Parts: sequence; C-alpha cells; structure tokens
Amino acid sequence: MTFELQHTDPSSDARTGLITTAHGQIKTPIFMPVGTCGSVKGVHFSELKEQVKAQIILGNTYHLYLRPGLDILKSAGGLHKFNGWDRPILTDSGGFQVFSLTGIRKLKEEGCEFRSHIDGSKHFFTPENVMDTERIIGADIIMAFDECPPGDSDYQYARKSLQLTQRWLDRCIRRFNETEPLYGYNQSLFPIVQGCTYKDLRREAAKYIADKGADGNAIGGLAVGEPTEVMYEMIETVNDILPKDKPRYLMGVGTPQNILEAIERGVDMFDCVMPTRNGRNAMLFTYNGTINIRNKKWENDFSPIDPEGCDTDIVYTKAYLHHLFKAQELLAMQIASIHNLAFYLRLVSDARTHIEQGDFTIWKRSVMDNLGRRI
Ligand code: PRF
Repeated sequence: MTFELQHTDPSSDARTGLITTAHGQIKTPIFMPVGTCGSVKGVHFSELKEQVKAQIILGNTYHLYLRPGLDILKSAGGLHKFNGWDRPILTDSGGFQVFSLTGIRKLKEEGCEFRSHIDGSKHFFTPENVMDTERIIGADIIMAFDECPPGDSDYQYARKSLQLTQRWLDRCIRRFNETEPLYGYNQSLFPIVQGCTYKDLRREAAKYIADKGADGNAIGGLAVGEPTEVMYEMIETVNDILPKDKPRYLMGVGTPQNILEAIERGVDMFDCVMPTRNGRNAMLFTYNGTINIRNKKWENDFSPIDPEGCDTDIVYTKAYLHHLFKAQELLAMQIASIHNLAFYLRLVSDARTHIEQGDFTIWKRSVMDNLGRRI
C-alpha cells in the first residue's frame, strides 16, 4: 500500500491524498462503510458502488472469527472472495469489540479472554493470533490488536493500558513481519494510538508509533464518552506528531460535524456505524440537518428524499419513505442506509474538493451549523 499526499489546505491541517492498494485506489479524506460481518447491513455491493460510491469497506475480526470462522474464510480464499467485494477492505482487530461487546473478559499480558456474544463460548485473542486471523481474512489494511480503555479511565489505568497496547503492538509487528500474506497481494498493518484523554500519554503514544514507520496510523480510544472538545484536542495533539506522509485513520467517528472537525485537524480516514444504524432507526443525515422520517410532518411531503443526493434519493419521496417505516417494510431500512452512506461519502468528497480549491475552512464554516439542526 502507498499513500501520496496531494493537496494541503492553506489555512488548516486538512489534506487530500491517494491510497493505492492491491484492490484499487482510495481518494482521501474517505469514509469507510462498516461491514461488520462481511456485509454492509441492508446494502447490496452494486448499490454501495453505484449509489454510495464507497471506495473501501470495513470488516471486524471479532465477528468474522466467530462467524463464519477461520476454516470457511480460508477455504473461500479470504473475505474478498467470500463476499464478492473486489475493492479495498480494512479489518479492525477486535481490540475494541472484545471490550465493548463481551461482558466477561479477562485481560492478561498474553492477551484477552472473552466470551462470544453469540453462544457464550470462551476464546482467547493474542496479538499473534489476531495477526494470523487478519492474514486469513485477507484485508488490504489490518489493524493492530489494542486495548481501548473506557473514556473516563483514571491516569494510572490509562498509562498501564497504553503500555500494554505498546507491548502488544511490538508483538503484532513481529508476527506480521514473520508471516506472509496468504492470497498473493500485500497487506498493511496500521498501529493504533491510545492514551485516553491525557495529553502526555497521547504524545508518548504518537511518538512510539511514529517511529515504527508503518504504512498508516490510527487514532483509537476516542468517541468513547469524553466531551467532543476533548476529542478534538487529542486529535490535534496526536496529529502534531504522527508522520504527515502517511494516512491517519480516526477509528469509529462520528457525526458529520465530527468528521469535518477531524478533517480540519489532518485526519484522512473514518468509519462509523452511525449512517447505517441511525438509518435503520429512521434518522436521515442531510446538509440541512437530521430528519426523523417517521415524524408525521413528512406524511404529505412528496419531494425527493434529497434532491442533491444519489439516484435512490431522487427516485423515492419523503412521504413514501415515511410510509415504508410506518409499515415496517424492509425497504425502509435499505433506502435510509443507502441515503445516509451516500451522504457521508458526498460529505468527504465535498471536503476533498474544497481542500483542492483552497477554501475548505470557509466551506466548512458555511455548512457546520445546518448539519447540527434537527428538521
Ligand atoms: N480500537 C480499535 N477499534 C476501534 C477503536 C479503538 O480504540 C474505536 C474507538 N473509537 C473504535 N473502533 N481497535
């Protein structure tokens, strides 16, 4: 994988770039739809390509390891062959999911013991076996195994946790370098900066990772309950140190406003369940604000879902989508997911255009207030 830095904004840290992987190119800033179990919930790949214009999707090691499991993924020849998505894929390591999804877990130096959220069976993740698993899944970009501590962790816990994440990173790198990709194309390993809300820990974590010379770097441990302003401060602190010539990925963030604030601070890649999860709950993101399409006020609104949006947004009306949600039709969730993902991809693409034009901060200021409205 390579990264070419293309434009930098004159009045902020925003930048555009081009990532090249074995499965194609990604123009940054980019949003990656979440395909936890190898599918983006409710959205066909043809729609993901043609309507949403997704360039890369994300899969989860934790979920794919539990189901369908490694034997099937290996027999299929990796996730690309298994699910038929021929563009780039990134896999998260499970370092977040084992902490957020599994009630019972034991954290040790060696790794993390947890129980499956599906059948309660016991499993053990280590940096080594997570690397092996991510080799079997075969994503173009694979994430290091980290601990994502709670947002309100005290300093002592945050420091100990960061040190463990750093030792785990070294073990991930060792295993990654000792093993070969299984399917004939290269994979890139991204380390993850942790350190909770403590600036000195974040600085130390960023320096530690900058020295590793990875193809790209990630910022984890944010959007886990801390105030938004603190998250922005941590992003600034970390991005001051992370290499400028490598992509920076802010994990699991966020709202459209969060994404623009992070782009302004030099972040290139994002993922979040919000567009699909909130979409399934009848919430639509637009440049005019968020819409609850179940609200009675849309019952007689025969205007397109979003006149500036993708084909799906233009073919269907707000009144019809309102009806589909009231009638609990499956199509309701599908249309809302396509709309929201297409909106997120349009948002980052518009950001890219304005960075190229040199007026990103002016454009951002002009759209921010409306993005936060509820209409
Ligand atoms: N670590 C990993 N995945 C993540 C996170 C993290 O800290 C987050 C935090 N926002 C989301 N996904 N491995």
